[in-house]
Order: sequence, then structure tokens, then C-alpha cells
Amino acid sequence: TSASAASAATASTLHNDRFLRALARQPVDRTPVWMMRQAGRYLPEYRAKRAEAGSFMDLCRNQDLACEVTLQPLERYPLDAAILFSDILTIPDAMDLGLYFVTGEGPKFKKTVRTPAEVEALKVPDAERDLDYVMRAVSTIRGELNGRVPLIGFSGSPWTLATYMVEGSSSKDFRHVKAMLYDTPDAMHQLLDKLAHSVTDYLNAQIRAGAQAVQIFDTWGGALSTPAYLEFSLRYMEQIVAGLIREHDGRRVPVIMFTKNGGQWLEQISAAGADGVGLDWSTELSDARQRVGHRVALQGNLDPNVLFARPSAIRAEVARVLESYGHGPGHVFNLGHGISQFTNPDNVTAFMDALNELSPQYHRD
Ligand code: 1CP
Repeated sequence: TSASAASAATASTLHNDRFLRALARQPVDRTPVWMMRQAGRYLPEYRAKRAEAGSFMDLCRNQDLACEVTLQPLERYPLDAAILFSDILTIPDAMDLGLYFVTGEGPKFKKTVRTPAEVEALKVPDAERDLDYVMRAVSTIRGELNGRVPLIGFSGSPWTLATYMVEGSSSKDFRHVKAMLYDTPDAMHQLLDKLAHSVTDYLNAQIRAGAQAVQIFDTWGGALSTPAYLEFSLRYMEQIVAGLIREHDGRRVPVIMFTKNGGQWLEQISAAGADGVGLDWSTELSDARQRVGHRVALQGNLDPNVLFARPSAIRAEVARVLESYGHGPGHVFNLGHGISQFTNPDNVTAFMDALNELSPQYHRD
């Protein structure tokens, strides 16, 4: 197919490798940047495509539409990476839990997983077969990017996926999943182990299809106590990282681990085998850098809600985040969490302008 031919042709040519260099803690001319949820509802062109496609999952399942919306933010902004347009909930969907979306309420599942018998019955999907639409999107995007910037693949962490599967929807208090964790820890471990195998297979399939880096989103790890985080979240991410393809097409495939509200566990997270660690805005980069030493690159951590302020305030915060990390390599600029759907796209322009003007000085000797 044209997509696989194109990706074979571009395997060795990457015109902008700042993002991969920063993750390898190699020198760059300016700080690379991408934004969590950079393709999405804050962009009018995304809303138009989504209306045309029908539902969100219709967008994800069509490789040409998924490719188009992946590239939309790159047409507007000087981003240093693209991220696959998909969702973390594709895995539980492939486990036949019946994912659907209710406007204004977010994701829901027809079936939940709460008892040992329900965990036992759960199948581990075969990513190449059951999530083939994701792999088609990855190779289509790689072909269309044509080496412009690297493509990031992603998955949810086992714990974060489990919160949706057990609760059956988004949650604020995680009551069912925490009851399960404390009442039947063995069943919870079995669920997380199945998810860890599923995620490993899924990310490796994305890497084989052309993803040049992968990020594990542990959005809800920060809701756990310290011992529960180490036992039920970090341990399974570590298991995944140990099973990933780390070199493909002659290049290292870096892994980024992002636990929202995980700053207090940075020492343990940075020892879990990832190349980069994502930080939300509650952890100061200067402090984080001291704590991890040279073990990992750091990604983050502008508060996404700074983008609701005026351009001068956005610029001041971008300056502060750059100064907090300080001079030298190893910083990937990002938001501390996903961009809000209510963000004015012009404020993102102000963010990018500030970053590109202010960051080069941090990369001179
Ligand atoms: O169009 C729509 O109405 C759907 C909104 C939407 C979008 C644009 C959802 C539903 N998912 C996505 C895309 C998405 N989700 C991406 C790719 C886009 C990009 O980054 O450019 C990624 C990486 C995700 C990851 C994701 N989905 C996470 C982890 C990251 C995070 O923000 O914490 C989580 C928790 C989800 C679940 C999910 N899917 C969709 C929504 C609205 C949610 C969040 C629900 C909740 O808050 O519990």
C-alpha cells in the first residue's frame, strides 16, 4: 500500500528530531513542544470533521479521518511531534465492554468488570487483529507526515484503564474500583495483569506500525495512596516498559510515563525504565530535575488553564517554566495535562510564539 511504502521510504529521514533528541537528553537548538490532547475539541476544524464523521469512535476507526485530525494542530502550530488520534479506551472496547460516548458526560461502558468471575472471563485482545484500525491509522499518519516530525503512540496505564472498566464511566471518587482493590486485591491484580499484557501488545503493535515514541497515560494514578500506587499502578507500568520494543528501524523508541498528580513518587517513577517522565503543574521542574538527576528526560508542565489568561500572562508562565527546568538538554515542553476544549486557539499561538522566542537561550553553552 502507499502508506507502508511511504513509511519505509521515510524510516531513515526525520526532518525534525528535537523531540527524540530531548528524550535522549541530547543537545537541541530549542525546547521541543507538543500538547497533550493537541487534536480535539478546542479546534473548530476538529469539531467540523467530527460532525462530518458522526461520532468520536467513527473518527478513530477511519484511518483517513484519524490522520486528518492528527495533522490539524500541526498545520496551525510549530509542534515538534504528532500524537496518534485515538483514545485510551480502545483496549476495553476491544475486550467487548461496549464503549459509547454520551455528549457532555464522556465515555461509558455497557458492561462493567467488578467480580473475580468477570475478571476471569475477560479476554486479552490481539492488537494486530482486534485493534487493526488503530494500526492502519498509525501507518497512514506516518506516510502523511513524511518525516516532518515524529509520531507518538499511546495507551492508558492498566490502573487508569481499570478505573473506567470497573466504574463503567468517568469517576470522581473511584468508589467501585477502590472497593475492589481493597476487598479483592487478587482479582484486582489479575485484572491489572491482563491489562498490562494487553497494553504491551498494543504499544508494540503501534511501534511496528510506525509509532516513533510511546506515552503511557496514568491519569488516575494520583488518586491512590503511596503503597497502593506502587503496588497497583507503577508496578504494572514497569512490567509494560520491560516488554516494549525499544529499538525499531535503527532508532530508539523512547517511552514516556505520565502519572497525573504523581510528583511525590518521582524517584520511583524515574527508576521504572522509561526514557521520559511527564509532570503536571503541581511539581516544580527545578525540584524534579534535582530529584531525577540524569536518569530521565522531563516533560511538562504548563498549567493548561494558563491558556485562559491574556497573552502577556501566558508568556510570563512559559518563561517561568523554561527557567524552572533551566539550561541544557532533557526538557520536552508540554502542558501539565490535556488542553481544555474551551481554549481559544489564538492563545495557543501566543504560547508557541513565547516558547520559540524564549527557549533557544537555554540551549546555548
Ligand atoms: O470529540 C469528542 O467529543 C471526544 C473527545 C475526545 C477526544 C478528542 C475523547 C473522549 N478522546 C479524545 C482523544 C484523545 N484521548 C487523545 C488523542 C488526541 C490528542 O492527544 O491529540 C488522547 C491522547 C486521549 C487520551 C485519553 N482519553 C486519556 C488520557 C489523557 C488525559 O487527558 O488524561 C483519558 C483519561 C481518556 C478518556 C477520555 N476519552 C474521551 C474523554 C472526554 C475522556 C476523559 C474522560 C474523563 O475525564 O474521565
